[in-house]
Parts: sequence; structure tokens; C-alpha cells
Amino acid sequence: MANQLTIALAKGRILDETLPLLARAGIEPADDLSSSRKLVFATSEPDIKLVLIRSADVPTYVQYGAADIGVAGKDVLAEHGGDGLYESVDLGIAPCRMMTAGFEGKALPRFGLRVATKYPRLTRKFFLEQGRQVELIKLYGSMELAPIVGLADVIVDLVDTGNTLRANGLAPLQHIMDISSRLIVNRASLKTKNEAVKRLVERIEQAVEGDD
Ligand code: PRT
Ligand code: MG
Repeated sequence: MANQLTIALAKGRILDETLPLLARAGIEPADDLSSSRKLVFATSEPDIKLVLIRSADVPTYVQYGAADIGVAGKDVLAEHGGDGLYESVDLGIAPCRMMTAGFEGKALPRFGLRVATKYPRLTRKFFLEQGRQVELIKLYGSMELAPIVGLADVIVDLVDTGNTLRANGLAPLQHIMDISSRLIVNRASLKTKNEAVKRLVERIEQAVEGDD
């Protein structure tokens, strides 16, 4: 239906900050998202539904139009590459930094540096721009463990307070990029559902602006 919109939301920390924002935009889920096992939720708006998926899957759902709109971290978006997506508002949600990290003061090999990360594409690009070819080790979580057990020389991970690195005897080394969550829109929906999409994006924009 031309005016039915689906919003893809990531479970976890982004969701906790997105729900109040959506509520301010007048969109409230019909059930309690945190206690329900459902994946699709009706909302207070008859034409808007929510799907709840893993953070790294949000760009893919929106790219293929399975969701018209989504909320995802810039880290996940940049790693995905952004095909088929229009990146709209910076929601300012879940801010952090993408950094390289490792043991402070430890000499690193000039060649064959081993880097463990959840973000292979961004990591390769970052080191290539520095003229370094690295050996990438793809992990799905707990990157901090890799240097400790000798799996990698350094990691590329997100840093907020720095507590996780410190607790594991590691330090942030190089800043790669600032991260926050963004509203993304399927490029085809922007055309086929232009009015409805525009209205929804504007409501969310206003909710962000009224945030302070
Ligand atoms: O659980 P799943 O694998 O599905 O996804 P996920 O673990 O990526 O989801 P979740 O809920 O953790 O949310 C991830 C998104 O939140 C990321 O894509 C970022 O855009 C955003 N975000 C913001 C963060 C952090 N801050 C953050 N600090 N995601 C993860 N962290 C982790 C970091 O990886 C490290 O382990 O927190 C630890 C560091 O925090 P500090 O405060 O100790 O420095
Ligand atoms: Mg997690």
C-alpha cells in the first residue's frame, strides 16, 4: 500500500534511545518491545509498523525496501557501504568513536600488522590510506580479547567511556571516525512514497530538534 511505512529498528542500546524519540514524533509501539518476542509491531499510527532486527542488518533491510526507513549506527552504515540508501538526519543517538586500540607504548610491526575487527571494510580502508597493508581478522564481538591472547596486534572497535579498553589493559590509539545513529531511507521509497516518507522524516527531525 502506497502509504504504509515500515521502520527498521535495531535491538539493544540504539533502541533504548530511539523509542523516546519516536514517541515524541507521535509513534508508539502497540506492545512492549523489550518483553515481547515478536519481530513486527503495530504502532499508534495505523500506517506505520516497526520491525525489530539486529543492528548490522538494518541497512540491508532498508536497502532492499523490506523497510522504508531505519535507524542505524554510522559504523554499521559505513561498513555496509550505503547502496540503495539515503542517509537522512543525524539523530545524535548512541555517540561514540571508532578507534584503533592496543597495548600502550608497544612497538607495532611495520609489516604484517594483524588487526582484529567487526569492521573489515572500514579497517582496510583506514590502514590503506596510511599506506599500510594489514592482515585482517574478522570477529563478531569482544574484540578486546584479541590482543590479550595474541590473536591480533591491535583492534578496531567503538570506544565510549574507554572503560572496556582500560579494564583489559588496552588503550585507544588512533581516532578513525565519530559515530552516532542516523536515520536512513530506502531510495525507491523516497520516490514511490514521497509524501508519506517526507512527512515521517520531518516528524522525526522535529523530535530530534526539540531534544535539548
Ligand atoms: O548485539 P548485536 O551484535 O546484534 O549488535 P551490537 O552489539 O552491535 O548492538 P548494540 O546494542 O551494542 O549497539 C551497537 C551500536 O551502538 C553500534 O553500532 C554503535 O553505533 C552504537 N554504540 C555506541 C556502541 C557503543 N556506543 C559502544 N560503546 N556500540 C558498542 N559499544 C561497545 C564497544 O564495542 C565496546 O565493547 O561498548 C564497549 C566500549 O564502551 P566503553 O564505554 O567501555 O568505552
Ligand atoms: Mg551487543
